[in-house]
Amino acid sequence: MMKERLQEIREKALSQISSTDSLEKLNEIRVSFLGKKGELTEVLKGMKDVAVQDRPMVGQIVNETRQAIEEMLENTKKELSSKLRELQLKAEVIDVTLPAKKNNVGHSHPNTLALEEIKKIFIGMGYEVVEGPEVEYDYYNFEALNIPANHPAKDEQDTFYINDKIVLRTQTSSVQVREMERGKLPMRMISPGRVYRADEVDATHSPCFHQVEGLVIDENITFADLKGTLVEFAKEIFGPDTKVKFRPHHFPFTEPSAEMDVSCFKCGGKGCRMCKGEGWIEILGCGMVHPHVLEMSGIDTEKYTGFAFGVGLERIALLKYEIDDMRLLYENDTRFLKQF
Ligand code: 2NL
Repeated sequence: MMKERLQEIREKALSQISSTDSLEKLNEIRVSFLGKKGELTEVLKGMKDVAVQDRPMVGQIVNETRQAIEEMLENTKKELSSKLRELQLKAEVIDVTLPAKKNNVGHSHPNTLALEEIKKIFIGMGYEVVEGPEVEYDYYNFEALNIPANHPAKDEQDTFYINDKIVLRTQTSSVQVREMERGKLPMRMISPGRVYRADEVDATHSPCFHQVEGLVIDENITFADLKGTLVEFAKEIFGPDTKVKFRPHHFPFTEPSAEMDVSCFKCGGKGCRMCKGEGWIEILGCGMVHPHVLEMSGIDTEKYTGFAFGVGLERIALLKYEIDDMRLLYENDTRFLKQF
């Protein structure tokens, strides 16, 4: 009786297993035969009704049946897994000839590009790059630069005041004054950075823009050093054929003072839209540091002289990249930025 029942269970299990096509079903079959309430387990529970002398024999058949089912389950599981894996590999095949997904990379802002170039030129000439605070004492921004309290450059309309003594810097000269005060001479430095003026926005103005100022102080520094340096700068940034022209000017912090024009790099000086028919383009202000400015920072004017210059970063960027409206530099429209 028991023997036939076991044979039946074995055949039923093996036939079910061999017709299975999924791992889930395979597991269900395992549970239904070998689980706690499985068919084979039920048979085992009936052992108490088997005659004592027959038990070893029946027990052996039960074990054999269990083993046969387990083995078949295990083999089928392996076969199914590898078949499924194969199907999956076929379904998920990767076409390596497809074009790659486009990688969106950022672009350097024209200001950044222009500043990198300016820095490279001056670092190449042995200058240090020094930065300083944008919120500055009135003293460093104006007083120490020989701009007295009633000077037009200090006009309320031009400067953002935090309070009586503190302003948003209008030029990065303040950084250079701080360096002069430290007193480490000789010095060759540029100070790039953001500056502020209470200006209305238009194609050539912004309340916040960028400047690069330069300062050299040493023994025997003359206007010839200033010229040599700035001619070299102009040629490096606008091309080797660039000519320069110095026009007398006035700044409270330099004496003598000048503005420097470069020959139009677009038309070579003949006159075009770029230079508004002039053949020349104004690019910076410069001069010999005013002795009073040196004195106020504790520098011995018997021993030292210096030259300084200031250039608008936006002005260089607009010229170099032929951008006709400064506002484009601040809108951060990616259609504009991705051209650089
Ligand atoms: C401009 C051009 C200039 C300076 C900046 C300077 C700095 C120190 C001493 C003397 Cl610490 N001068 N900087 C000199 C000449 C021109 O900027 O158009 N500024 C209004």
